[in-house]
Amino acid sequence: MLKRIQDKQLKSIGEKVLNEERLDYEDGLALYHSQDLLSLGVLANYVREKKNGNIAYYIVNQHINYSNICKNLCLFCAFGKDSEDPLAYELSLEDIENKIRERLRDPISEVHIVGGIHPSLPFSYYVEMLKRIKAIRPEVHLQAFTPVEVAHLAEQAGKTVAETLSILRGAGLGSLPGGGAEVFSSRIRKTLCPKKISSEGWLSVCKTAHQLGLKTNATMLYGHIETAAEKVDHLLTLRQAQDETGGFMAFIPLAFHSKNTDLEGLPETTGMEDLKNIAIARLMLDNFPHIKSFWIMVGPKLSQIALGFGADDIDGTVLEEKITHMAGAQTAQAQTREEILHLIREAGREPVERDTLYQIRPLRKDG
Ligand code: V47
Repeated sequence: MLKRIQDKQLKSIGEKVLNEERLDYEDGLALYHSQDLLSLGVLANYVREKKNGNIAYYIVNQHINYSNICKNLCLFCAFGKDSEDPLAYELSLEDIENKIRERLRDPISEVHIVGGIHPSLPFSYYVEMLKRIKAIRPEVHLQAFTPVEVAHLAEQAGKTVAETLSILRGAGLGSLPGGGAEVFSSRIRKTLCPKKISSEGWLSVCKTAHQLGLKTNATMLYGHIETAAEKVDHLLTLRQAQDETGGFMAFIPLAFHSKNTDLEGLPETTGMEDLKNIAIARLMLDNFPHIKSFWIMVGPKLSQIALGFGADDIDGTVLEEKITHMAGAQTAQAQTREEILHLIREAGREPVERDTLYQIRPLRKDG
């Protein structure tokens, strides 16, 4: 496997991978600086197949972005709006119920809920939202509110994060999505998202959730002003947190889209960059069970290729994704289950429908 690798440093990283030795900061930097994408892919695919065999997971889910009103207004975000902005919106609980009812006939196992940091919606809105969705579809898993939203809800409620999460769990919360991590570097946070909770705050919400038995995901937003060193630091910080709690399920690198943001004009991420971020995540995050290539961000075709570069999950059917589309994503808003199955099978992988917690869903008659 290592024969085709010319570069000495990459070869020695390859030896570590084969010997199941942990990669360190220098290795991470070398991986980012390497242009030998195929070798990175071979190494990442080796780890991917050891962990997840030939399986490529997907999920049948529905996304709900309940409001884009946000008091953080991060420079990279086209979704968040001031409440006075003509594009600002806020779904009522009835609107949300209607969205759930509209898809009652679809075999959805997860509702994925993310919104802005809304300055005034009361805590009861969020609790009631979960309860009402569960009343309509008791069997769905609610993956709701990033750690940033949870920290904000705790403030709104005047409660600790642990108390807040317990109340939300009582109302139907099943797990937390991994958004809001961005890049942990304080330089990046000061420049791009000065109002957002700190990286320590983000990690602390995750750790509290994990201690309560709630699983979470983790993300990294790449393709803006971050450096390779900052990305490696981000991955190592997540790996350390996972060593402590074991509560992360999947890591999702998020490709930055600049349209309609304060960073408009920055070039789109390239295929090389997208695949490198998947492969390096797979190699550095040796304790994360899953690496997800979110097709909404990089397109279904690249997500398909990513299944050979470290990713074992292609996310889901989605519906009505707003965060990336407001920032200019040209991808569709939804893929049918058939389209996802086709992508996975053409990649030579075995499609497996999962639920949010990566339990395998029963096979369907139609295939
Ligand atoms: O935190 C914001 C990112 C995240 C842009 O857990 C942008 O499975 C690209 O949480 N270009 C929210 N990205 C989305 C999120 C998520 C997405 C997919 C899967 C999961 C999961 C979680 O979207 C934000 C931010 O990092 N984002 N603006 C943009 N212009």
